[in-house]
Amino acid sequence: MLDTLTDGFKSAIGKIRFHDDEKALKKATTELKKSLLKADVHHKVVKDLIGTVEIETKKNGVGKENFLKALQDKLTEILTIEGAPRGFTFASKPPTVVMMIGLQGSGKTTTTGKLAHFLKEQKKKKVLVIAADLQRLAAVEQLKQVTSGIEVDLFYDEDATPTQVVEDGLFKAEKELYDVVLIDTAGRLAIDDELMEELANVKTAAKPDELFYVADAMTGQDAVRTAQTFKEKIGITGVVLSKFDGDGKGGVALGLTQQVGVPLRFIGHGEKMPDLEQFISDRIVGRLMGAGDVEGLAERAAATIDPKEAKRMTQKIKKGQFNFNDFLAQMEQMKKLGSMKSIMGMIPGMGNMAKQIGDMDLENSDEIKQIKAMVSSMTPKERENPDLLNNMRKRRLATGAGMEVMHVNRVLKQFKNAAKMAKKMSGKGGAKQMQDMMAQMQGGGGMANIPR
Ligand SMILES: Nc1nc2c(ncn2[C@@H]2O[C@H](COP(=O)(O)OP(=O)(O)O)[C@@H](O)[C@H]2O)c(=O)[nH]1
Ligand SMILES: [Mg+2]
Repeated sequence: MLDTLTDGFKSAIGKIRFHDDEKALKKATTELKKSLLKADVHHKVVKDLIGTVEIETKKNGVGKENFLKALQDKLTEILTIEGAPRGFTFASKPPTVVMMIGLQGSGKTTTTGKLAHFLKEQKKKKVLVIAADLQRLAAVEQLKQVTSGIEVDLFYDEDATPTQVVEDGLFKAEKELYDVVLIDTAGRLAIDDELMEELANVKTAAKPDELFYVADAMTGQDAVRTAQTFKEKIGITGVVLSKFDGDGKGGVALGLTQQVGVPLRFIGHGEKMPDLEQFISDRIVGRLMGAGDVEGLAERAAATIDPKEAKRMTQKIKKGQFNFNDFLAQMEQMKKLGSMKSIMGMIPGMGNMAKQIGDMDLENSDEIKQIKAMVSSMTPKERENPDLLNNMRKRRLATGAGMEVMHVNRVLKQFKNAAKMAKKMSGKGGAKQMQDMMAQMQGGGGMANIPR
């Protein structure tokens, strides 16, 4: 994901010393160059980035502040297309029509579902998906499954041509006042004229506001090249990089916007419906510079966490009733949010910690495993009310979980303290305390302060 890139930036930033000279700058840019190339960023993009950062830093005086400023400006420039929309934008007159195109297997159908889910859940829009991939027999069936799982309407007609389906679907969308229409189209294994013609016809029928090219991130620079071809032949307004979870390096995301001349709009990072993130340049720059991305984290949380459940939890915490059942439920929610490292990287000032945490698997850490083993040896009543646990019951738990009684006591005490702390934090002034703590961490971390 973006972690490899973020790490590279962090270590380069760390190489600029406070007593600055050109040697320190050279060291930092060499470091940055190495890690960008290692992350598979295209060499031309790397050359341009390093060149500009060097020139700008020297022009304003070699030093950490000027280096960071130059780096931030250049990153913003290469991730932004002048006049292009920030995030998903809606047509002035609904429905907003989006056509999804790309090679076979690139992730069009999955991404169509993810986008529908995003628009429905986060933007509260009424979404209609049109199945215009009538090439593959199972295509409509796949789309039926995807859309029914997220409770989004699907329009299909297996006996019609792709253009007919689109025309009929759009008619329905206008009549029934849908906000957004997503059109899933057919792909081929390679670019061929027949497909291009079909897509051009569908485009004429759909008059889309947006044409998203879905590219498989795991194909590296090929993703960029095919996007260029689709841009020339059909015209595209944005790129979605799918399977970013499988691309350990992630450098393609950095160069793509400039290389294709069209902004990267979304990143898909998993097979499930919530696994889609908006690619918004200033947020990404913030994350790369170690300043976090609170907005993005909130969005990710909103996409995965059930608001009713979250409210119930908050109430329990406030009343000091947080018990072991709640703990297990919270662990499940956390798991959905993504790896601890990626979460930490999005919290301001926590960037450094993300590195220390590394790939720690919260779910499978020894502590969590032990707590889970312990909880599974508890009766339902004990889970609800840990105060019931007297010495005899503790001995039973210890045997059940294969632990010493001493250890059971320690875990129980830790759990009690954590619940107490959470209660305090959730009370009056709690938010303020949290902010102060964050501010201290940020100040201590010596991170770049990026204005929004
Ligand atoms: N890991 C992962 N798999 C994905 C992602 N997007 C799509 N896939 C998988 O890629 C395969 C092809 O996706 P599909 O949407 O059918 O591609 P299409 O032929 O372009 O419509 C499916 O097995 C998907 O589950 C992603 O972001 N991450
Ligand atoms: Mg498909």
